[in-house]
Amino acid sequence: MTLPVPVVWSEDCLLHEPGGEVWLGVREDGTEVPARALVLRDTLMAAGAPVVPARPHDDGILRTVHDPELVDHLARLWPDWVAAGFPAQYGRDRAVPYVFPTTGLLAGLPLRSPPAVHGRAGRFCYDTMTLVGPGSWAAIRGAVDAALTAADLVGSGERLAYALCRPPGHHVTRAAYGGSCYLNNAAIAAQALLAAGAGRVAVIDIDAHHGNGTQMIFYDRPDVWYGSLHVDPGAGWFPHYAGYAAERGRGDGDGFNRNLPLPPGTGDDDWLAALDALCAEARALGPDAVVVSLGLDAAATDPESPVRVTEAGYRTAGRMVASLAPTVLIQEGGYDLPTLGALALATLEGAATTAYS
Ligand code: SP5
Ligand code: ZN
Repeated sequence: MTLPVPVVWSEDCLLHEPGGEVWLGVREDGTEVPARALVLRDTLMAAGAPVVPARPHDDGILRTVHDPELVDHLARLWPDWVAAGFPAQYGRDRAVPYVFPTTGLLAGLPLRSPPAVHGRAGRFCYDTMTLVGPGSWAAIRGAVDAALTAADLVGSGERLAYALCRPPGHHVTRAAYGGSCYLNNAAIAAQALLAAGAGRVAVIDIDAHHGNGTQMIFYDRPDVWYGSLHVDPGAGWFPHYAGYAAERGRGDGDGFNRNLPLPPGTGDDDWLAALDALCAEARALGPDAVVVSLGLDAAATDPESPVRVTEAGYRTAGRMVASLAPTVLIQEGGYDLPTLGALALATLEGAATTAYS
């Protein structure tokens, strides 16, 4: 069978070389590497999927989802880092923050953007493992174009589209990035679907980690419901500070957020039962479109999470999420290069069985 799902691809995604991550004070190799995108693309192409180039989009939707100052900051950070002489003089080959303007530090003072880039590097960043290098901005912006192109396809009548976004995005809030993510591709796709006429969008996040960024972007709003399955952040897993069951939305968005944190070691049966509960809640809303944050890092083989889902589990998940409404799938995490392609293919095949039947 030929996989009928359009795969949206931006060649620029290969230009982002994070060069590792500083974790607990030590620079490690990191797992969010360009080869991830190549194995995903090659596997889906070999299965016959049509590859659609990401189409350039203007910044309109991007700058409503994110603080425009975050967008400008990401575009300027690397050139400013170079102009300050860090790579040449000190061998500091990536932009990494060292001071973070937490609410406790400011204690009510206005949040500034200090002119010196080494001070400013922490202005919009919340961790030390989300490095910026020479090709990062082109890849970050290319991933946004891929998400917007996939949303265009579904907004104009396609039943399913998959955006092979790299770098991933679900950890990025309106004005803060981290977790190997820089701009929130899934939130941007959801906003684009609203702009294309959807009255209500459901975001279903099956990455092994909680999508704290997407949650908070829509936390006060009833037009985008967010539901997530993820390893319990209270059990020692990123993002540590969000993803708890008590987080249900706020104000007009109260009741439009659902977190199902799962214990480390969760396998197919419990993971799919939780996904079934999320899908039932999403279905009850009658969404006009669905955005899936497709992290493949809940797989048993993945080095970055303790969730133990199989390829068969992902296939079933694809079938479940795509049965709700026209669906945009956005690539998030997933780091085990030998199994990554097969996991994505199984998910898209599962999705295609309901979407085109
Ligand atoms: C999009 C996504 O999946 N982001 C994941 C961010 C969580 N990364 C946490 C990394 C913690 C350090 N990993 C060390 C692995 C063993 N060296
Ligand atoms: Zn993840």
